[in-house]
Amino acid sequence: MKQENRPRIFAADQYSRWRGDRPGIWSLAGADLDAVPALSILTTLWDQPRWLEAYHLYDQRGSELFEEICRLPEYYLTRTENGILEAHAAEIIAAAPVECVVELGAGYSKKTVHLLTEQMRRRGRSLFAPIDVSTAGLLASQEAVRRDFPAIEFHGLHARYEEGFNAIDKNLPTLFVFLGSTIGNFNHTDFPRFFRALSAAMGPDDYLLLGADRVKDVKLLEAAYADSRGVTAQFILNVFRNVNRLLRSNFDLTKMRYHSWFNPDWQQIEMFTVATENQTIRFPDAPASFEWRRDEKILVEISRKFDPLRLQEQLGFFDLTPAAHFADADAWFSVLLFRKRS
Ligand code: AVI
Repeated sequence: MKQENRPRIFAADQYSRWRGDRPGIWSLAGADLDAVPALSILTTLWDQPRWLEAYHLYDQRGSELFEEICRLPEYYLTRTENGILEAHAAEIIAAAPVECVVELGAGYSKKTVHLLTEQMRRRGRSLFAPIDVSTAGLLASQEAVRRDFPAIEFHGLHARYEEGFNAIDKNLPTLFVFLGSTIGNFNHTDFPRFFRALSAAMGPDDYLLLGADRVKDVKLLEAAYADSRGVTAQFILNVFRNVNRLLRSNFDLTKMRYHSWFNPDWQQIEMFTVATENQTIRFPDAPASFEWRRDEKILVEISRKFDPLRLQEQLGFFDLTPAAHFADADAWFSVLLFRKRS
């Protein structure tokens, strides 16, 4: 496609890197999204303690299980954040005069709808660009946006977050939306790396809307990640199906159990699988193997909990200035609006 047909979301120097696979869905030319996962799994499983990067949880089945988690009575995060956005979407959109909404994650949740509804009501038009590694998620989002907001110009970016937000034109006033407290799943290395990269990709008229789960009563926190129906346990164990698929390994889901707790020093829920017997885990393609000893844990996911005021101060070091703070009546969850400092 010629440069003059370049959709407004793309920065001029980025556009040539993207391929329009289907109308409204863009992929990075030459990117193999499955190549890096295999290497990341092996390197972290050989760490001490063994661990996995959280994004491996979201294969087709993992995404379905996560949807189920969001509806669990113990998992207060989704409905609490949704309530905040429903109550304050008009204020958020009024405070962020943008032409484009970029969502990190294939958003077409009820939560995004509140923002898009207000954006259309106030401005009558908008671009919407979700970024996700799942084509299925992007297509579902596209279908829903076409149905409910036919006037919105949709561009789904099939990419990792960083590749996606680096492609957005800095001259296009944009609201970057990162909801669900997904930032809590980033470890202490990925967290500063992510905000450094995002802030560098933002233009002078850009905003960030961030959902962050807060530190609270330990019983409430632990119940949200150890639900009575065992859906969270299935979600965490399912990562080993995905690992087996990617690496032809032999993790046996009947020889492991789920364990989670709130680590007060690190202010985070830690989700592990624990071997229930000694076993040899083989990776025939590597080739490599390790002995997984009975009671040895693998850290599959962390979910950090935040103090919103401290988070606001911290993000100041990434040139993000607090613009507004919305919370629920119980102060369980915060939705924070930041403006890029130019
Ligand atoms: C996606 N993320 C914000 C969830 C969380 O609460 O950390 C993932 C999750 N893992 C188990 N339950 C929910």
